[in-house]
Amino acid sequence: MKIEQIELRRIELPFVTPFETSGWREVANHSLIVRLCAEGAEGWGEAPVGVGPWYNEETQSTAWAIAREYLAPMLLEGELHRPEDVDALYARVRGNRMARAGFEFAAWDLFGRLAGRSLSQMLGGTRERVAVGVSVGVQPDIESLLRVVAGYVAAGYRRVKLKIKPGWDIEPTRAVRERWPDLLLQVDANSIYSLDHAAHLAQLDAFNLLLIEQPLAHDDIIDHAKLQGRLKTPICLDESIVSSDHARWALELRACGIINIKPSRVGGLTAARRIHDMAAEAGVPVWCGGMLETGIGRAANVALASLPNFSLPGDISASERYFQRDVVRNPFTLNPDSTLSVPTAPGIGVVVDEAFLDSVTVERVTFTR
Ligand code: SMG
Ligand code: MG
Repeated sequence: MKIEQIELRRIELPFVTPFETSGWREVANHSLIVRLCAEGAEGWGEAPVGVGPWYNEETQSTAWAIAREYLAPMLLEGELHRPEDVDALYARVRGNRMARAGFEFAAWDLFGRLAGRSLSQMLGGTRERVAVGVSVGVQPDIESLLRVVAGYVAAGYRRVKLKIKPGWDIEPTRAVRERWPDLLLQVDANSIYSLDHAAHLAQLDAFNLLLIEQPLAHDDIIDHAKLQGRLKTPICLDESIVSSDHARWALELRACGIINIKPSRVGGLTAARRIHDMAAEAGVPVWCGGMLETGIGRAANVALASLPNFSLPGDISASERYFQRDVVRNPFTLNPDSTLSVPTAPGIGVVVDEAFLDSVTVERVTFTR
């Protein structure tokens, strides 16, 4: 297959509430949206980059530049026989994995629509519904936190993740655990601690947490292995696992007991599935992380999470948790059992609301072969 046309957009879609982590605050989705056209069909993908280089090194501006100058021209010149070929085509591009993933997702969607197969089917998914939770940002005080968590619990979420940082870790976690003794609970530090905090972090062992996510540096594996030796709670790596090699290194060094897989962080679904398979082989559970995606990126995450070793609930909440209105006509809704249904229509299975997408598009460019 030769890609005939590529449309790139940068969007700005405000969140219903700002999202605060240990190091920064996001007020809107600033993704890059990719549309590929070939053989009378189209495919959509989302590169869920932030507005600044806070989660990883990519930003909406860097993704925009790399996509326009390199990724789009390379794809127009290349030829695809299957979606996995995008991964191979971009193998010589260093880093910039979220930008690459935006194109790779779109290729999976395009191939799926042409073949009449859902993305979950194509990937080898085995579930019709995927278990999900909600990620709760840093709050101004414990009273507000309990109110926010109570709202999500009432909405039906059975797993909650708390963002933590020094000064906002032990006490907020204790407060939520005391109020909801049976809630599936986990925490995420987004790389704010160092090994010097090992004894402090060990206090979290008292709260029966599923996991402690990415406590140490975003590019570290070695210190996480040392820290894991000093904690009972499993460490889960997020930022550190940017490729299947990084996953292999982390598994070999026993740096984590669990892996958060975000297909966007690792360059796409091909790499994500490889990590899933490797972790399954090692007996390490995985779960699907989130980057506050629109329905376009969320659909890819949901399909991926239908694979068998995604055995913990994902950060894949319903569309209304993020946006007043999503850019798809069939937004994701929470089932009463704290799951999202896996789309069964061909490709990613969502219908893009183009008029609304146009209204949140800040800049657009089209490439034709
Ligand atoms: O998509 O619900 C979501 C957000 C999940 O907490 C979440 N993501 O480190 O795992 C993480 C963060 C990164 C968010 S960057 C704004
Ligand atoms: Mg994380």
